[in-house]
Amino acid sequence: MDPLPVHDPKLDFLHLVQSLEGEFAGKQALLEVKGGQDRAILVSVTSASRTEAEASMEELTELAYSSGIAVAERIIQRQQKINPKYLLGRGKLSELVLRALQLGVDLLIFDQDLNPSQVRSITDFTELRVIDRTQLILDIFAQRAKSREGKIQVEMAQLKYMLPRLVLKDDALSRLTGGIGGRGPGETKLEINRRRVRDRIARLEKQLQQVRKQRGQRRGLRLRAGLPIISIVGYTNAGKSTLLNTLTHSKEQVEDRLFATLDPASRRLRFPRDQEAIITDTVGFIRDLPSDLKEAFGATLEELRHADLLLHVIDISNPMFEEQMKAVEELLEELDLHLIPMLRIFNKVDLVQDQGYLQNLCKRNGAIGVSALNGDNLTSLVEAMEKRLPMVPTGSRSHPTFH
Ligand SMILES: Nc1nc2c(ncn2[C@@H]2O[C@H](COP(=O)(O)OP(=O)(O)OP(=O)(O)O)[C@@H](O)[C@H]2O)c(=O)[nH]1
Ligand SMILES: [Mg+2]
Repeated sequence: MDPLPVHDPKLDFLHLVQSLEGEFAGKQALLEVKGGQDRAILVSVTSASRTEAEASMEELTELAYSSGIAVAERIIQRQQKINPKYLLGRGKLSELVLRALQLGVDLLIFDQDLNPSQVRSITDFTELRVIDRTQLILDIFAQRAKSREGKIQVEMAQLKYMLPRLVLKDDALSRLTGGIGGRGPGETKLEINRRRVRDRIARLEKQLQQVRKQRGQRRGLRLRAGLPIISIVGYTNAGKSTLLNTLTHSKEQVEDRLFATLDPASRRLRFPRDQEAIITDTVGFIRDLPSDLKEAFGATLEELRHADLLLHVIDISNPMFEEQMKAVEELLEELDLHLIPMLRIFNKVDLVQDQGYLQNLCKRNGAIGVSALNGDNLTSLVEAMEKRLPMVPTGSRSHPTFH
């Protein structure tokens, strides 16, 4: 539009605004996905073996499902040399765009972590939304966090993930806020955004410290009650919450989804011989846990430090159980928790047909086979737990205030 005289604009603003909104609405409708659910193509570009790539893809599918995304197609591309810009070759990427159009997909999820410039190149080339495994996990955590602490931790992890990625979103728009009073000296929109994000992270950190102090006090009460603490750890979806429920007759949320539990719960557990303990559920582990999340949830896992016994729950019906077991125990070691006595529990034995094979596995791994769901063999588990706990002579402890 040409410049207009201020005192006599001769312009029907209402009409202008309405027609613009009409145009926006028209564009929007084209982008909307039917049913309101995201549909995605999962992509893995890797030099790993076929079995590894497929197992990883299987887990990515589970993650997508847990986040409420419909998976339209899965593509595994195995290649020795990976294109640094797009991961896939340009030709393959064009095919992918076509496929996305055919399937009505507007989202690509990569199993590999993408750096900011890769996200940008692929988004520009395909005009599809592009996210990676880390973002997907962050998204699930964001959907599921319920406690104040959980929410703060997730938001912090998301902001930290976003921060380096803001750099590249700086375009012509960065100068929009220019002009007197509109900004600090020489500050662009991008810098303002980054500063805001950093400020927000700092504020969240303070809040988090506060929440933790309160929780520390609660834990203090518990410890003063003199009860030993048993912590349930294990890969996500292994059946940790189910075990807690069955052992303590409670009703924690159990779901066939990854990361059903984000907010750890504690319960009292009474042993047959008048021994009592506190038993706590924890956030599930996953292999290659995004580092921002590891940091964010480090403090939650930090609580494990106070445990007298770790129950490591392993889903024996999962074909990848050995890798999962290893991933969990490596993370425990990384957190310096490997010195706490640990009991391996092979859960979901009801799904295993071959009893001989099962017994062999248990023996080889020093594990107890149970079914948290139908209670199989829980008595021997309780006995084993009791044996490994420090005995608290009755009468020497004050009345527990925790419930
Ligand atoms: N068949 C069978 N299924 C089980 C058993 N234990 C748990 N499950 C199922 O496994 C799924 C996951 O159980 P959860 O207790 O939510 O697992 P979790 O380890 O707490 O998982 P997250 O909180 O997501 O990390 C649910 O669908 C349970 O019903 C078992 O012994 N046998
Ligand atoms: Mg759980």
